[in-house]
Amino acid sequence: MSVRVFLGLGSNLDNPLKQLKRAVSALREHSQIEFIRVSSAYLTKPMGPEDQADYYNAVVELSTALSAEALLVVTQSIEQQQGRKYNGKRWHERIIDLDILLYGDERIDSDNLIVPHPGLHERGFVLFPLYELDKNINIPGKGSIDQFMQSELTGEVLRKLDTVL
Ligand code: A4P
Ligand code: MG
Repeated sequence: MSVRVFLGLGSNLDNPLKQLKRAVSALREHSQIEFIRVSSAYLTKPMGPEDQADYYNAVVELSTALSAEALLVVTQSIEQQQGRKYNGKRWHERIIDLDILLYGDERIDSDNLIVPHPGLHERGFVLFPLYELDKNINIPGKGSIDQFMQSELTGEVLRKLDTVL
């Protein structure tokens, strides 16, 4: 049985738009993923340390029969292929980040996976592209996306871009 999934993509290093495009291509080409669509790219202010470049963010909608755990293996291997490195700092700059935002209407809380992604309902750089794709999204355990669009958000959206990902 296939599940509808939303992934959050973010980058603020090494030509971020190119990094977002590479990740989108890898998802489009994956044999166990049915790619549905991608939002616009958004230029956003960093949430967390301010001594890092602005981010480019987007959200991808897909359908897959992969379990959430198996999908995490796929998204992490895409991060690795694009050369993601860790410097041990929280919310540090990154070449590419793929987060599982929503996995159907499931709530998951295991050692390596929390879904819905924590904080998604407080982050402009996630909510704006998600809302662009579907205005009727329900965030399991939180409620409809509408109510969060109006609240005070971190990772302020500076601009919605014309670039097609
Ligand atoms: N993990 C748990 N749940 C999930 C999930 N739903 N999706 C675990 C993906 N991974 C999940 O992730 C660390 C661990 O989280 C993984 O091993 C996985 O098992 P990571 O990608 O290695 O680390 P991270 O992304 O640095 O961690 P963190 O704290 O989740 O950071 P965020 O929340 O992703 O925030 N500002 C703007 N404007 N735009 C951004 O995209 N991103 C961040 C990072 C900071 N500021 C930003 C942005
Ligand atoms: Mg991440």
